[in-house]
Amino acid sequence: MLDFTVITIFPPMFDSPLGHSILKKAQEKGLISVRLVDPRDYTTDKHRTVDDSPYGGGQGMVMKPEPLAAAIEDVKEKLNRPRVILLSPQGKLFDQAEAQRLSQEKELVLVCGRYEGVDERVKEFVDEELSVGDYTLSGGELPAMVVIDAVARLIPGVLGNLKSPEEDSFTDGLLEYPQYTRPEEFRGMKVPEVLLSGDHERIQSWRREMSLKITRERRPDLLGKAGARVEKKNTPRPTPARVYIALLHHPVYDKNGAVVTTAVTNMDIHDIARAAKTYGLKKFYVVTPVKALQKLSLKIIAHWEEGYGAEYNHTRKEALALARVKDTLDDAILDVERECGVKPKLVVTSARAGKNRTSFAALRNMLRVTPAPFLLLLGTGWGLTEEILAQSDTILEPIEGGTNYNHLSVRSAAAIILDRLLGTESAKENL
Ligand code: 4GX
Repeated sequence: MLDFTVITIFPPMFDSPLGHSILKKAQEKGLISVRLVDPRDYTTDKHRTVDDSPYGGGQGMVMKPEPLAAAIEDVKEKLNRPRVILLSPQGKLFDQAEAQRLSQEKELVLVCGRYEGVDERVKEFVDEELSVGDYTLSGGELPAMVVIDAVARLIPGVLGNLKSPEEDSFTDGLLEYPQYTRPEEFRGMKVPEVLLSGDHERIQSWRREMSLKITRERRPDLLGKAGARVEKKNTPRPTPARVYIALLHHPVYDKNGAVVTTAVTNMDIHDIARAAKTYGLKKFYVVTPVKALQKLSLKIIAHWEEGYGAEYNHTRKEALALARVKDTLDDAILDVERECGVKPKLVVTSARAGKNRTSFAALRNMLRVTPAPFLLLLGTGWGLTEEILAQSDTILEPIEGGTNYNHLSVRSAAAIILDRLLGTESAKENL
């Protein structure tokens, strides 16, 4: 039972909202009560004056303190320490969390101001101020009705069995999913198939997805709010671990478009190994035909795998344990084939735009549904040659920063690609 007392100079304004539907039934069932108190009844002059002109001059009128204070004092005396709220644009924003909080009270007094407001000293008689939104209304009556309605719905029994407030918009901090009723087709617009499926699990997850989508599109501010139930579900990785990566130092282009062999760098080996480990890749191939560079690569890997570095930093060791040095791309492909029993799908990345580019989202899906292993090829220098591109199964769309400067390091590109393809769901949502 929640006992509302409304202090208003227009008590009849409440008759209609309280006399219909949910709020009417709630009163009939004894779940809420609403008492209306008119400050005019607390005036002492012949004209029952409740307002006066503002000190300092200016437009309009202000509610006098005496009748309002007397009304508040009187109702406080008759009640048992109620919570007294002034509806005002300067108040704290009333939202679902505030409604929840107020629904726990036993007695609420809602004070409605009119005109330009109430004498500031009346605020000594109230516990708090609430605003229903950033717009100007003609008085506190409509805001008080908003508060009564939103709070009453949360009182057990008010909604009956028809609908539980848990299903309401905002209860989980999100906007509602779309609703449909008969007919199945209306003016050419069909009800989404999933809702006719009878598969409650599918229906529930569709509704959840739609709620999140609509909230993301229209009210992203709600997602950041406390109470927003956007489970940071540790989404299962989208694919089992059968993704490989290779860093090619040959054949690649130089800045003049000549096919060359680039030098192996310490930083590329380290950073790509760590990214590969982070995103659950199976192996990282460092491909170079130059014997001296193969030796250097092995030395770098061994330092962290077995040498002093292994002691010093064992997480680095775990990453470099994925690294293998290969003569050619074909050797890397063979290695994957030996391990998986089938040839890997070759995915190349190219900073150059072109036709038949595959989007990251599409490849992410392919990784999820294709049983074959995938080998991601990264080019050094000025990129992979056309010959390699022609040999590949998939050419990924370029990574674009929205400027005409397009010179990511291969290790930066690797990290971005891995996150887009294998990062958790929340990362995917940014695509
Ligand atoms: N959310 N108004 C109240 C007069 C007033 C002003 C100051 C007390 C203090 C409003 C809102 C709102 C207009 C109701 C001014 N009373 N109240 N009225 N929005 O705009 O709550």
